[in-house]
Amino acid sequence: MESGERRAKAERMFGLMDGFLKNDPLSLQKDILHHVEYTVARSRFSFDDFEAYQALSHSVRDRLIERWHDTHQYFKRKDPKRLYFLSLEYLMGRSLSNSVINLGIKDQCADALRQLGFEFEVLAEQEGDAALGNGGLARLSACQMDSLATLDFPAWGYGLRYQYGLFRQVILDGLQHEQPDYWLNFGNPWEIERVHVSYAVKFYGTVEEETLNGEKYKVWVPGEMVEAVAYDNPIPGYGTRNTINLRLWAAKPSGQYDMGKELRLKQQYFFVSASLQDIIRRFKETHNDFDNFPDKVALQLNDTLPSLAIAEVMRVLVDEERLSWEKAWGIVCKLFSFTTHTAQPEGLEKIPVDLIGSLLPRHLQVIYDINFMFMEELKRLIGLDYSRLSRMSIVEEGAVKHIRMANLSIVCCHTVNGVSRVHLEILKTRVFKDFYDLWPQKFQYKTNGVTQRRWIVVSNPSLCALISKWLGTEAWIRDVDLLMGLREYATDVNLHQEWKMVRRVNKMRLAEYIEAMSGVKISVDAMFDVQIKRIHEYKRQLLNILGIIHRYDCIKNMEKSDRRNVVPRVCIVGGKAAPGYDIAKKIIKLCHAVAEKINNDPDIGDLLKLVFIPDYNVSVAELVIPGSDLSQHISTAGHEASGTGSMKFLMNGCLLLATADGSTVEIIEEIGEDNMFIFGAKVHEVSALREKGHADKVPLQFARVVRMVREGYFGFKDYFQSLCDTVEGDGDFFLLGDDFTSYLEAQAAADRAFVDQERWTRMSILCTAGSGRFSSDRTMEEYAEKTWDIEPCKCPI
Ligand code: F58
Repeated sequence: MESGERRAKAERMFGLMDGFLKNDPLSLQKDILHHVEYTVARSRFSFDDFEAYQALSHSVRDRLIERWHDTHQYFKRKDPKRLYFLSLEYLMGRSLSNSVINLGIKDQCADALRQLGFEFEVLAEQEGDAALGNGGLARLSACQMDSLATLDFPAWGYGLRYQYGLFRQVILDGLQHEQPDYWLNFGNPWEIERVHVSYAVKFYGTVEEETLNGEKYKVWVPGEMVEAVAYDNPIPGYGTRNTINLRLWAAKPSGQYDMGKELRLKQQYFFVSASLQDIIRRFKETHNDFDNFPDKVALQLNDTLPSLAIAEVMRVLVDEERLSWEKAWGIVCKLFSFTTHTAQPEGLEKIPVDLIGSLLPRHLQVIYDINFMFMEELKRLIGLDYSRLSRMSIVEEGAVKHIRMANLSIVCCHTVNGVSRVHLEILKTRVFKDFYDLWPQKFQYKTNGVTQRRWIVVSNPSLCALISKWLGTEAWIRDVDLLMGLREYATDVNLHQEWKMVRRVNKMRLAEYIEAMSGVKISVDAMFDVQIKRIHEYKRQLLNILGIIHRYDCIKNMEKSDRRNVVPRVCIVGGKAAPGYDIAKKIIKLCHAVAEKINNDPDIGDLLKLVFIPDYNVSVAELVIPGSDLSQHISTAGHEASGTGSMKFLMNGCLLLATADGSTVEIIEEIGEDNMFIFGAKVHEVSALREKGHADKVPLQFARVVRMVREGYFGFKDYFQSLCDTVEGDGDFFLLGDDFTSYLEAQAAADRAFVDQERWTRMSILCTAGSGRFSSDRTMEEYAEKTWDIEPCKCPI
């Protein structure tokens, strides 16, 4: 068809469409009823909250699709360099509230629903979480997608559509049990199945050689093929028409393959192969020379999980596109950037050579070839320093040979990013020191951030309204540095009144939830002291619990008359332990055992309560964070690469009790140590403390609380012995004993500050005011400029 003819046809069809969907309440009502009737297929006169939620979500999705089409047409026309964000994990949480807020149609939706006899907030609660990941890394990906869309960057996310989300945590007798999360059982209105976007992914088989025009080529003859089919999830930006895509791959036919249960390596390659086939196909639609590939495409590896992509691009360019090895290598070196999310060498991914050799025989050859060339170059550069050569090799020798995925990534990526300034220091001086000494220019850091749209606007609407009122604008939702304007009012009595009121209502909401869930009644006058995150020894939930035991012990041993001075506390702990992580599970059990004792001690009353919130996830966080007074981020210094929970609490005006670890170091610079409770050994002190050993300097208070656990004061004496062993004598790798005294001091300082509510409220306002730097908008802008070399591409309205 001629282009004029094509345009005429498109215009006629657009005419038939009756224009874009309208966002006034009446039009929305019509759309909702349309979806009740034709999508949900319920009678329009009788549908319940869940069906109303489904119909509303489909109506919202229709609007997302319009913008998403326009965005893609626009990207296609402008052909900017695009970022492809490759991540095996995304913790998206719920989509409804976020979508209507970013589309700017929340009030209209609420009006429309009210007229139909429904309440927006009630329907929003019907949605389950999309939990396609584990922890901080996965939630970070979700925040970054929101920022990429909002800032109009030409970006796509790629991921896996797992059949089951992260396990549901059920607590029985204080013990964690894992149950499958059938997140797709009730349908997923936010995704669009793309039956026609599918690719064959090869596995196993052999590598053969073929000669063509006198040249020899490798041909991979697979032993198995699995079909990958795309599911698209529109990601709307805030205050822009731009709506980007998160494309998740599922295996077809589902049932035969379940990517949730397959071998991790198989999942990784399935993801990498499908995503790259898609990316290369799109590139080839408008380009025919791979020399331009790095000018049009940036590939971001979210940790090493997707790093097989490097070998896959080499394989495709050499074996399928028939480029020379040198030319392909030149392209690959300009294409990839890598971000690592761990500060611990043990956290680095290694894959047994035999496993790769059997599942992906050609990739193993490619990796060996890359390593051979790297080793040759390295020998030229550093000489025959065999110990260093073996440390830097991509292949780890030993009884079982492994491929070191981080080494592969560093060798092949143009940039290696840490996630906070301290993290980069640790990478440079410890984890990747050999590589840093060789290629200092490759190493950068971008301090993590979180999206204020999710963590203030969606989860704390009353604080959001209050901020906008005092700043006189909603512009901070896009331009978060404007929050600094609140500093001017940090001592204003009127703001204090309103601020306290908002916080109190959020605490009441949280108290209701806790009572409904655990039966424990808590007082909103108490300080709500929260630690919610994955359970891990280095995050030191055990330090928190031992501190609570100490507090309990002190109250018990106090004269009755002195109890008047005790600041009432509600300690809230939540988080999942990895299913095979025995010690983490014991920490959960201890938390329950201590809670049982304290909460049922009539002598203690409201002075102290301890609750464990089960099944911590994104939507639980949205409820808990706005209702917290104090939050704990107390990892042993040098172990938390960044930490992002702290940033969410900070935005919500919750004070931080923290060690100077990960991004907290930068939070201290922004907020000031006076407005936080900082304690414990610093990063540079930790190794000396470990070397000194612990035996002679354990504080008495620490020895006493551990003894209480050991001697069965909270029951389950035998069960807790091995847990106590991890913090006594030379077992105390995470330095709980060393930090205990300063931890208690920081807790006492928090008590003193809380008594002075005026001071506390001022600190709280200053936390929110200083949180702008920890927005993922800032992080994404830094990546765009310094790592990906991409520019905004704003779709016109
Ligand atoms: C986390 N890593 C870091 N890894 O621990 C945290 O400090 C940081 O703030 C966050 O990333 C974002 O940068 C993390 O969540 C994982 O979940 C791994 C995923 C792959 C399997 C092993 C755990």
